[in-house]
Amino acid sequence: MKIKLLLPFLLICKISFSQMTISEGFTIQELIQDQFIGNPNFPAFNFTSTSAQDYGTISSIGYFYANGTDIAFDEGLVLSTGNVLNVPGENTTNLMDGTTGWIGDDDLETFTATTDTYNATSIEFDFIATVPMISLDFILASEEYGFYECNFGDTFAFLLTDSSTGVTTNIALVPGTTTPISILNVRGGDNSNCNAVNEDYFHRYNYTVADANIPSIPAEDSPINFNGETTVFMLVEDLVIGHTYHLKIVTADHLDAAFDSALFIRNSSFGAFPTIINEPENIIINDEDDDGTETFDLTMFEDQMLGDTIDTTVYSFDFTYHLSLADAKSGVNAIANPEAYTNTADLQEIHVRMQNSYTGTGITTSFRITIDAELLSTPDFQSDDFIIYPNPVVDKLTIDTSKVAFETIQVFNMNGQLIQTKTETTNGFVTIDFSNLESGVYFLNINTSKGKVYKRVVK
Ligand SMILES: [Ca+2]
Ligand SMILES: [Ca+2]
Ligand SMILES: [Ca+2]
Repeated sequence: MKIKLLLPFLLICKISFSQMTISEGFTIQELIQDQFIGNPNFPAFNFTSTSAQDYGTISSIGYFYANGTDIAFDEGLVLSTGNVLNVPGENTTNLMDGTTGWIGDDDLETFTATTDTYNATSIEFDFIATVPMISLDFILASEEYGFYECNFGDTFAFLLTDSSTGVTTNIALVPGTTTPISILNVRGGDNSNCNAVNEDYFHRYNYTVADANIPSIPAEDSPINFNGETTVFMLVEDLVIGHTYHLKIVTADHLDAAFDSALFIRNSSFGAFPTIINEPENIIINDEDDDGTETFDLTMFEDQMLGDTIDTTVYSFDFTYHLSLADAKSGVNAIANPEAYTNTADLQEIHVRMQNSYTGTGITTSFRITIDAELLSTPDFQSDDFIIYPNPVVDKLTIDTSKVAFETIQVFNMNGQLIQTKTETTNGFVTIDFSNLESGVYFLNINTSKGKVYKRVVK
């Protein structure tokens, strides 16, 4: 008897935990500020929307939970050109919700050079640019993929208006091009009447395609009821700090109201794209006890990287330090104690990941740490092109730069802290005042148009 009772229970669990679910329980402000942006301090306001609800009883804007199904994001906003409750898979019916009485969108038609749109769904808000760049992540999915991908360009746009200049641009472009992302411009090629276009950005068909070279999954395995979907697009856009911007995200059916499409937008994806204002320096520490190791504070350039334009009471960035670029890019295997890292070689490359704490979006850069300053010098450079005297130095150090023009000379102490920067010469000579500096080892970082030279100076 117990076994018989258990089986239906397991069956229910499988269904309820392996299917995408849709919530309609958020206001537009909650959807945008709390879910799409995620950062409660981000300066956004004037939240509005247009959707199926304005024309009838169905809704076309919602919030999805992947519940472990195979889709790009765990959760986020979904904007559909049909009934949002019909978005979850399997992909075994043709979605064609909405009548032509639910109209299209004039802005969308203007900025994508399209006519005859229907079933428009949009969200809009204003925000103040207090960072130099923003980014967001989304995918496009559509029933038009496959049978109708040659002609029916169900369309969408991310229209960003600089309210200070009145200029509007569609920022949803195929990366590195001026081509708007659309079903006609990003498609997989499962149609004998037209070729694949930008197929690197087409993720898969959500039904079995005969050609094994074209990515597809069986319809009954699809987490969404759309015939195809793109890869994740990350849109990154420059802003003018201080300007107010208006963002309108809009999608619509094209030519008729049938074969719906949808935008899936990652939660907490809209925010400041990390920007390194000043690159980190290399760190040189003298190996005083000559045991081959020293302790480095890898975090010493974080303020320098952030610069002084980012308001850290509004935005939050995390820095992590990695021994490989691959680890830094994926944000894995971070160095456990970066404030006190002991080197494992004379010269090591340290990869930094700077990540927006809310969006998780990160960028990388690198610097080098060493206990032997000469290892940092550009190999093909004659370091004796620079004559430095006297060394050891007492009060004034003179550098003869008459053979090679330099750009900057930086003086670092043993702990890697920048003491002075020189950018000008007098008749080819640079003089650095050491009279107020403590006795010890100092490093000169000489930047020239040909490369870098590192010199050690003792006081
Ligand atoms: Ca379908
Ligand atoms: Ca529709
Ligand atoms: Ca359509």
